[in-house]
Amino acid sequence: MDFALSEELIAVRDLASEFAEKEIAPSAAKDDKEKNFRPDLVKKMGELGFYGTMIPESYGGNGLGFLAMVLVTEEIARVHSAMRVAINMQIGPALTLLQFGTEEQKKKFIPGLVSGETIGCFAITEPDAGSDVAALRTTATQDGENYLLNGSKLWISNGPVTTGGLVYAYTDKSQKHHGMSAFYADWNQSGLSRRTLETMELIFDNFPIPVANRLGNEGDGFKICMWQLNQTRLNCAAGALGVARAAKEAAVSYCNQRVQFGQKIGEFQMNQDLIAQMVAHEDAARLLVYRAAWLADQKQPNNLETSIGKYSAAEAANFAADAAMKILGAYGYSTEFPVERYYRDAKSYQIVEGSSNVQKMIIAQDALGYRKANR
Ligand code: GRA
Repeated sequence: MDFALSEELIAVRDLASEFAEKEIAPSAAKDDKEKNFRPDLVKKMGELGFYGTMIPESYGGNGLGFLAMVLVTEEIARVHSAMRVAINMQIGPALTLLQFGTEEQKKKFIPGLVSGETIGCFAITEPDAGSDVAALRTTATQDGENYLLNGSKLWISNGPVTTGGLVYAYTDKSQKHHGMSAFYADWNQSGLSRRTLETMELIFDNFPIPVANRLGNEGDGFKICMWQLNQTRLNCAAGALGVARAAKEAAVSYCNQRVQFGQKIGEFQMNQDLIAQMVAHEDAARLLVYRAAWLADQKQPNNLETSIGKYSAAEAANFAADAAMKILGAYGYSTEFPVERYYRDAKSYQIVEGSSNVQKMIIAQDALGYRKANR
């Protein structure tokens, strides 16, 4: 077993770290407070190749692999978790097109997602369909050369700014999840309205998608969606590692500065207990996430390992953010310092891309023999 990263992987990780420190960190707190979307940074990450690690050169990528994506994502999320989402919104549609698209679809849509020229998204979630994907209600009805979409999607990351991305809808409701289909949509058409609230809603009123933009066959949508989520889940897992690390670093630094009762607070064993657990949980989660990425790079089944990694990393991030806030006290709670942001960001990883409970369902049902996770 080889735990060493190749020189190539170290170089891409260092590039991401340097970019995050120089370009993202200076305005992270302001961007978070003002809810700024940063098209300039999204574009630069594209130029640096961060969206192309799992895409072959023939479609504009660099083919460095899943582990490269994990390393890059952790570095970005360590500085600003929201910027990690930008990576996922590009790689989600690009990878799904690579796996299920026709040659024509791949050539037409993947390079724009990899370069960042297209601002991507994946529209799955609806007001009444979150963990239960099969409960979504949006329909796609064929009308000549197009499918017409009707319904709405909620909590769509990049919703206000996306120019193209995946959307899942029922082409045949009577078939339950076997009647769901997957599409790649160019959002610059009439028939779409956007509500730019915190919930980021997309509302479809006879929104047209060419039949040629359907991925796979009618009815393949649920399986495509599950496949896509397994890939994008890995990005979330890596993001959680970044937040866990940021919270630990803040706690360690404060432990070595703050003096109470005549000694640095790091000298108190109760704080050492927290630091030790932060380090151990984060390290264990990192190895699990690397394992999932390594399996993906070997083209081996990895749904179970990805769920284990995502669950563990989300829990490690939450432990670390909670512990950091205990250690920093009022400095942790205050919105003038970053730890409260880590605390909010850590929570997101227990919610998105399959909540921690969904990951536990996947893991437990596999162990119990009720549903095989790897297929
Ligand atoms: O036998 P069959 O033909 O009916 O097929 C079943 C099964 O074999 C069918 O789906 C198949 N299937 C799969 N196929 C391929 C199930 N899982 C997979 C798979 N991984 N690959 C129905 O199966 P089922 O077990 O009855 O499905 P279910 O009960 O609906 O449960 C599945 C489960 C709960 C695990 C699933 O629905 C799930 O993962 N839910 C979580 C949804 C989720 O992750 N949503 C994320 C929304 S997007 C988001 O959060 C954006 C965040 C962006 C960011 O921050 O980056």
